[in-house]
Amino acid sequence: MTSTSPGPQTVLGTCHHDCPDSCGWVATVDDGVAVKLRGNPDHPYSQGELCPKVNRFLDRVYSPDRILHPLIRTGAKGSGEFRTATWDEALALTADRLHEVIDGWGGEAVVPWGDAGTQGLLQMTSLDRRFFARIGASRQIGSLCGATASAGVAATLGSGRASDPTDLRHAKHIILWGTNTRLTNRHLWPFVEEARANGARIVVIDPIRTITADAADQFIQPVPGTDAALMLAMMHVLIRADLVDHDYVGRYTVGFDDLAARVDAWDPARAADVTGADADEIERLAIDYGTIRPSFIRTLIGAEHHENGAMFFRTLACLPTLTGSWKELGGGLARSVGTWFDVAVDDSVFDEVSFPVPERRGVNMNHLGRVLTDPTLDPPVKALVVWNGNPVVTVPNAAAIRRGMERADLFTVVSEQFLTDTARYADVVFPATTQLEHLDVVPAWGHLYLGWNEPAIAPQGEAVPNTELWRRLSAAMGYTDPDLFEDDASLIRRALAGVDVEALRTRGFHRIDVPEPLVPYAEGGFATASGKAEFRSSNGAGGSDPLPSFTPAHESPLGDPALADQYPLILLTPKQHTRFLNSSYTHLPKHGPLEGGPFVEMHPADALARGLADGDPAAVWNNRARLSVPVRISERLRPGVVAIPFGWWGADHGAAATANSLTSAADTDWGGGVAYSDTLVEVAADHGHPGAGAR
Ligand SMILES: Nc1nc2c(c(=O)[nH]1)N[C@H]1C(S)=C(S)[C@@H](COP(=O)(O)OP(=O)(O)OC[C@H]3O[C@@H](n4cnc5c(=O)[nH]c(N)nc54)[C@H](O)[C@@H]3O)O[C@H]1N2
Ligand SMILES: Nc1nc2c(c(=O)[nH]1)N[C@H]1C(S)=C(S)[C@@H](COP(=O)(O)OP(=O)(O)OC[C@H]3O[C@@H](n4cnc5c(=O)[nH]c(N)nc54)[C@H](O)[C@@H]3O)O[C@H]1N2
Ligand code: SF4
Ligand SMILES: [Mo]
Repeated sequence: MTSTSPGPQTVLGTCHHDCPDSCGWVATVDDGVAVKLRGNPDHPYSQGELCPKVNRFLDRVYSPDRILHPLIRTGAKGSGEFRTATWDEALALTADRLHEVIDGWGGEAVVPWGDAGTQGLLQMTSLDRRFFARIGASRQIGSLCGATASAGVAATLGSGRASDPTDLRHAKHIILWGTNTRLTNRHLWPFVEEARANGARIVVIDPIRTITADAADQFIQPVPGTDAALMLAMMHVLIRADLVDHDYVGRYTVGFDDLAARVDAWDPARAADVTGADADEIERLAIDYGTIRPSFIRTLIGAEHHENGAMFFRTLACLPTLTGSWKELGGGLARSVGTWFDVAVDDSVFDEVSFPVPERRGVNMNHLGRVLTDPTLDPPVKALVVWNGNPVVTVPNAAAIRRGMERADLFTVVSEQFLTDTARYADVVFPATTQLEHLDVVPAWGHLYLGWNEPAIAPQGEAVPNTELWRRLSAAMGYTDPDLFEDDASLIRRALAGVDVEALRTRGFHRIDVPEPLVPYAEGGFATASGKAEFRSSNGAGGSDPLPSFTPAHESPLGDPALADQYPLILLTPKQHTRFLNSSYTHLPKHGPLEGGPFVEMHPADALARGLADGDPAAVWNNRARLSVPVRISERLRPGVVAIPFGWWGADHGAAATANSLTSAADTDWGGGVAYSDTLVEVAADHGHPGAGAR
């Protein structure tokens, strides 16, 4: 070993978080220690900036709370009491218990649960697919994020592919529809400002007056879950005012007459009744949208979390189709650009195995609470393996998840960096590396650049990358199939067959090979069977109405007036804090404490009606749970709508602080997502009921 250090070196990487920005970064490493992390100034999209979360990423990497060795549970499930174990012991215990489950109940009694804690190509989902296929485990289905939006857009356009969000800089009219750009997609904001400097008008449509709404020229505040009515009325006005691009519609679409008949009944006054927006406001929005060109619509994920979430996106995609806005640079619609990345990334190589794989049931990740507590499930879930996620905090119906995870007969394995609410219920915890410690490639969903991530430092303690965990587990199980042991470099090479990997590595990023500028559908080319955009859906739009339509959620004032008598307030549980990324960072000293703590935000009129003043302790409840949080009075919400920020851990604030104890686990209309935002609650002064909590 040499003691002469070569001096500080820089290493290129890419942020792995579940965030549309996938920023490029530069780590400075001195003698094996990362001493600085900065945005990569050469990155064409993030341009040298990170964010209030990742500016302190080194605190996360070197946190004294990191899990650095395998842990074996010693206390009750949920108590957080563990002892340190060797890898050999933890692997042997895990393999024994998994074999016991497989022998007793079959492979499907093992259920994988992984999310997007890292979006890296390798560390998000790669060898796990082979490992669980080898076991014959249940397949993970469902989605907490994105699949509903994608399926909705695809019902109109044939696939999820749409515009490059950064092209909104060419627009003269921009609608940020159900997206909180300045918080959740902050590196897109400079492009919005560039458009504004060139005369663009910015409209925000959101049930909450967010920091993005504050910066808009016009703000429209619909009742949550009612936007499709607003869109139908916009199309009513566009057709009445003859702002339709008849040439485009004639050449490249099907079902215009059916659409026109459908929207005929949706004048702005009717939409105003449903949405709570003003009829004149809706009229003006439609006329502006049709006349100020190019007009760009930007949306992301928030609006999918409704029972009619796919229909939101399906209907939204009709707007630029009707006006022919797809033809213009600065027109069209942008959502996740993730679907474009299949031109560069072929992740089907991760499913390639040479051993036989049995038919396996699907188990829906969104239904975790139900799945773990359903006595009729056959086979029952006897082993749960969690990585890249914190479902006790992030999945709806969380009180049921806690009950399920307490089951003595359930064997739970969690791979984590920190002892999250979920990890506290594990029998075995395996330590995971951070993005500074492992190799990966990051496909983005907010821009068109693939990012390289070179490991900058050695793994901390005994932490391993997820791919290494799957290899070690495979070996411990006694499996010998070579597919289970493929190394990271080989996986990358094969999944990126068409990409110059060396160039990507040297530069740190690579624009995927799609036209520049990207103006999709300028001349049709939709991915539907007919090749045309479908106002009338030929695939039944997921089995619902073949035409754009408005259907209120079951759990909403319009959908269930009797329930709304009992629970009259609509609860939103948004991403709210600049220092949080979903449930990540909330426990770190420079993050959670600086954001204060959880609270319920409500309109002064709703507070007054309940005798509540700012800061008062309040109980928020419905038939799923009861939470205790202070009141924050605010005019960001309309009367009848309240909000609790999501992300806080029960371990830090009591189980009664996790918003998802209250949320609905209803499915979205199609696309396999969650209707978190169709939740009804009541709020009252909290007089400290004994035993109050999220149970
Ligand atoms: N700081 C920070 N950034 C993040 C995250 C984070 O936790 N913190 N999370 C990341 C993740 S995982 C994602 S998916 C993205 C999400 O990015 P976005 O989709 O932009 O964010 P959300 O807050 O989920 O939802 C956006 C807005 O939708 C609104 N909304 C809810 N229901 C409706 C509706 O019915 N109609 C309309 N018009 N609007 C509605 C909400 O009020 C919210 O303001 O953000 C990413 N970026
Ligand atoms: N009420 C409500 N619920 C929501 C939402 C909402 O707006 N409101 N948003 C939903 C959305 S859009 C999303 S995307 C989900 C997010 O839900 P999750 O993905 O469950 O949430 P995160 O908090 O991002 O948890 C990621 C975890 O992965 C861990 N991790 C990070 N990198 C690695 C790694 O390399 N290996 C391993 N093993 N672990 C790693 C982190 O330490 C962290 O604890 O939440 C959803 N839930
Ligand atoms: S969390 Fe998002 S904004 Fe922050 S550094 Fe990562 S990609 Fe960029
Ligand atoms: Mo998400």
